Amino acid sequence: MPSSSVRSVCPYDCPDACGLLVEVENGRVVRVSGDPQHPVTRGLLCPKMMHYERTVHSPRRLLTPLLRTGAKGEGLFVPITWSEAVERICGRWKQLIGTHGAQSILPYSYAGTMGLVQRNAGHPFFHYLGASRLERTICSPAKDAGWKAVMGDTPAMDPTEVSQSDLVILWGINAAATSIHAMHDAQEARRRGARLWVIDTYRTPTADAADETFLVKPGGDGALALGMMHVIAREGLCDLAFIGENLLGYERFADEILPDCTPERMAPVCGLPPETIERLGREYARARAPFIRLGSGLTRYANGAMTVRTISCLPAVTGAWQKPGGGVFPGTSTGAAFPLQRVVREDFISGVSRLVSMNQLGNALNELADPPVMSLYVYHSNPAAVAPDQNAVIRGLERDDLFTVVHERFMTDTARFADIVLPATTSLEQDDLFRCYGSYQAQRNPAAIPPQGEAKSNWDVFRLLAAGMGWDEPFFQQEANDLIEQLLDFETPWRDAVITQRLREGEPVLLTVPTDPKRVWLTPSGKIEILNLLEPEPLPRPLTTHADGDGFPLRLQPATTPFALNSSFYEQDDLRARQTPMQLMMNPLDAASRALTDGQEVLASNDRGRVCFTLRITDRVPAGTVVTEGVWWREFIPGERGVNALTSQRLTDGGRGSTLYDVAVEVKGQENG
Ligand SMILES: Nc1nc2c(c(=O)[nH]1)N[C@H]1C(S)=C(S)[C@@H](COP(=O)(O)OP(=O)(O)OC[C@H]3O[C@@H](n4cnc5c(=O)[nH]c(N)nc54)[C@H](O)[C@@H]3O)O[C@H]1N2
Ligand SMILES: Nc1nc2c(c(=O)[nH]1)N[C@H]1C(S)=C(S)[C@@H](COP(=O)(O)OP(=O)(O)OC[C@H]3O[C@@H](n4cnc5c(=O)[nH]c(N)nc54)[C@H](O)[C@@H]3O)O[C@H]1N2
Ligand code: SF4
Ligand SMILES: [Mo]
Repeated sequence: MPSSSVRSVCPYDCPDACGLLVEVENGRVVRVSGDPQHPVTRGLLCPKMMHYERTVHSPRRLLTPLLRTGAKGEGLFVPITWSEAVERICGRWKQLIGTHGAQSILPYSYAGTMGLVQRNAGHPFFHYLGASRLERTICSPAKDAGWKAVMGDTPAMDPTEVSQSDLVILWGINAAATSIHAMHDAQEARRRGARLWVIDTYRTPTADAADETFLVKPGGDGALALGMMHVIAREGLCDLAFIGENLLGYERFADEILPDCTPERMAPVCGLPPETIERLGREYARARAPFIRLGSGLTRYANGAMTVRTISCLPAVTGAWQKPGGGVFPGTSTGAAFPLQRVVREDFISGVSRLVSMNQLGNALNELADPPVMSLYVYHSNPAAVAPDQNAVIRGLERDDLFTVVHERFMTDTARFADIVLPATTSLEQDDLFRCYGSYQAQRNPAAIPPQGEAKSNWDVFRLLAAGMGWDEPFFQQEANDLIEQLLDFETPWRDAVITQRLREGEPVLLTVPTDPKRVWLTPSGKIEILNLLEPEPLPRPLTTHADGDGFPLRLQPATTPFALNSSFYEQDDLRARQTPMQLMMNPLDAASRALTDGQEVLASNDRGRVCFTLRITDRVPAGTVVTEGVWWREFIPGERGVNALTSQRLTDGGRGSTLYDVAVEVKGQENG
């Protein structure tokens, strides 16, 4: 067979949706590189994707359907055919619908692939079935809620404006790991003379590139932003003309909230000294065009939405929005560019179906609801590893009466608990259409190679299951490409006929934002709403975190690593080798007060769980905070549990998001644990 180079898209949950060039020889992928013509990628891939062929052709790939033969979670299976698998699944579901009703079936999916068709492929199926619905809020809905409270539906500014900024602030984002192209742009701005600040809870690799790093107490950024705005107001550094024309409720904010937010009062909440808060406020206001890139880390707290809301006020009070390069970039939202309802088909929902938070899977599987969850269908997600409160999730998955189906590429922590495992294709074996959340770029992804073994795409599995259920609804007889065409065949100001044609042909394109995101405020009042009477809190103010009241002394940060993406990429041996499994970083002061030594095995614990780590003593983390990076598969770690045995099912203040970073623990030597 001849060799060829195919244009493709990186499918992972990353802001960039990079363009890939995939070299195929004899039906196998031999090399993957960054598309030099792609406006964001510019030829550069992150370390995770440089050898995507090692994931695609991994010896760990699941290649046939499997039936459980051992105990739940034991990992013993025998291969079965697709028709037996579909018969068993549909047979069991028909039975359950008869005894408990369709709501006893719960789908669980998130972001193994970000493509619009494959990611959402299960929605029409489960809507038609009448199953319970999953509230997909594990990532950062609190960010959206906080932004919306101030900015309404105003789209995000063009992130490439960062090149015109003189002060770039990477706030709660580990860009060197999670957003390498934004990192590149920030460093480029710095080379041209901009200052680069990082605001984080520990010294990340991103911090190494900064002029200055400010380490805050977890969940303390709202207090920092309020302290800065107190200084800005007190010293007359606000832009009163901009405020007068563009803001709603600034006067009330300045009268009722800011006077109490002195740097002295905010200091213990945010963990920075008063003089630093003073300086940050002054230098932010005096910068010509300060650009804030807002990450998701700081949103995963009980006060996450309020934190984002508060930070979003900064460019409003200083008028930074008026300057090219000034503003806050929270990530793009381009839902309006494609008619997703044509894939999701909410019109298939008949009657009332309950909504289950994906952050509370542990509760959902264990509590006596009416009806109880009797079947779980997991696809492109690994909840046994990534969902909070791992002990509760695993207790649920161990239930003998729970019928679990997992559609996966690999034998993940979750797949091990399945009754039936179905093999999934990778993005190079399936057709799809991608947009992304770090820029306004979009691209179509045609399959580059045939499915490996008997693997099937999400959409193709749901077509089979629909047939197995005996449905004759024509929607389920379409191919993925028919759905892609329906997404493209839609008139919208976001793309003209030329752009749509280029999309059809597989080129990377930039969508057009229909309104000026820095002048037209798409809020109910048409102004930037510092005051929002529709919110439970009408004005931004300091709020506490969940962990504040937990009574454990150390804040735990379950942070990201450059060499994995959530629990993805652990199948690649060389990427795993670049991380230390279950390493817990701790400040020398905290180690000394606990008589702990570097390299020692320790136990971190709280009311939810106990987790083994290897201690790494380092001043990269401040006293009071401990950090671990990566979401390890249980087969590669020493203890029984991963870091999410310590995280909680509690939700954020807005958006019902996860509070994965809002965790307190104690750490002891293993012999004392
Ligand atoms: N290499 C890699 N890339 C990824 C991922 C990955 O796991 N690995 N995950 C992908 C996904 S799903 C997402 S959502 C994005 C997330 O990408 P980011 O937005 O970068 O989010 P995180 O890395 O979770 O957290 C960012 C930083 O916030 C810090 N942080 C935590 N709490 C606070 C706080 O209270 N205040 C401040 N100022 N900082 C805080 C953390 O220490 C961390 O360094 O990245 C995507 N890209
Ligand atoms: N401790 C801790 N926990 C976290 C995080 C953290 O930083 N720390 N991050 C949180 C965040 S931000 C998020 S978004 C969630 C992410 O949670 P998930 O969306 O569950 O992400 P992954 O862990 O990447 O698991 C995705 C799985 O999908 C599979 N997959 C990939 N493509 C396909 C496909 O086309 N079809 C099928 N059927 N399967 C496929 C992959 O093999 C992989 O096992 O995790 C959250 N949990
Ligand atoms: S994970 Fe992100 S940075 Fe890496 S190749 Fe994919 S889109 Fe690009
Ligand atoms: Mo995420």
